[in-house]
Amino acid sequence: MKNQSKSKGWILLAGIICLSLALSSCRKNNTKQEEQDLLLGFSQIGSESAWRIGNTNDIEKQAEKYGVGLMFENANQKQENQIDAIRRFIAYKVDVIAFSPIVEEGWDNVLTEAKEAGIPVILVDRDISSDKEGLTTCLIGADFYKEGVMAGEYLIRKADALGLDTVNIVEITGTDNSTPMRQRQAGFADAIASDSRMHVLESIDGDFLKSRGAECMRSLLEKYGDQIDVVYSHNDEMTLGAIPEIEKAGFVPGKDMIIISVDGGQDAINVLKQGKINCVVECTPKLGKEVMETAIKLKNGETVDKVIHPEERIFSDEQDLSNLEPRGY
Ligand code: GYE
Repeated sequence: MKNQSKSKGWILLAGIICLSLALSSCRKNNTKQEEQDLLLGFSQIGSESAWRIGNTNDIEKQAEKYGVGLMFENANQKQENQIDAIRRFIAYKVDVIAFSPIVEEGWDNVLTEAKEAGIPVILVDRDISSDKEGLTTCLIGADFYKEGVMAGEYLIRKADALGLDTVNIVEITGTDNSTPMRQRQAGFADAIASDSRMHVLESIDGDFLKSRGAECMRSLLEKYGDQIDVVYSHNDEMTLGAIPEIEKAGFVPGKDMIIISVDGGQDAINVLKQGKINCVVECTPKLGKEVMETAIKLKNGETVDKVIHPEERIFSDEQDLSNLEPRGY
């Protein structure tokens, strides 16, 4: 009697296991492509912004979808941690390394080690600066210079529409020596260079962080007060940190000061719709699909495009945004 009920129990357990295996393989077949024999080491910068978290989520989602094995490491905003992670990927003999370099300089040694180990490297989101040839295979990320140009061109249109004679700008920049910081600054500066109304009062390093955006704005308000006509901030986080400071100082963001941001995460788009931001230049974090497809090509020995830039647009008070799709980050 005892034995009979024991064996019934085993049959039931086996049944449950079979059913759940069948269900999970059917779920996988719906979403997943063929399983790849590919291990990708990915070193992420950190979790400093909605953009970065959206980027991490997308990399994980697409790795799962493409059947790519992912070794993911978060460097918590430290270059040393990224270098250590890349060394671990090499020791582990991953097939491909992908990483988003926090700053442009300082990668020669570790990338030479990867090259000597025969592991191809994909740059994701940000670029490096090096005199050495062939350390990386390609770059998958936004055209930050173009983003800066779009911000500057918007400002010129806005100044025309408001009939402004002088336009005093403060710029809150991203992490010093990072590609988006350098290029968003350069594109913007070039776009406004020939317009004699435009004056950049100060550029200040906000490190892409909300808390730093608030601090920077406080010090800019103390220094320049109502001279400020425009705040150009290199990402949404810093913009969202700066806005409450502008309000606390008695100014109306979006009216007394023109506010220009970059990224286009949902929180900033909501604030744009409320009229407290005037323009957000889009920068999409959804780079995972291109990263997986490129990694698979590299594993198969195929050639890949040197640079892949996603299509991007601007969102502004010049447009009707009532039907805008949720941003997803
Ligand atoms: O704009 C910012 C972030 O490198 C494009 O990094 C990325 C930037 C993005 O944390 O929000």
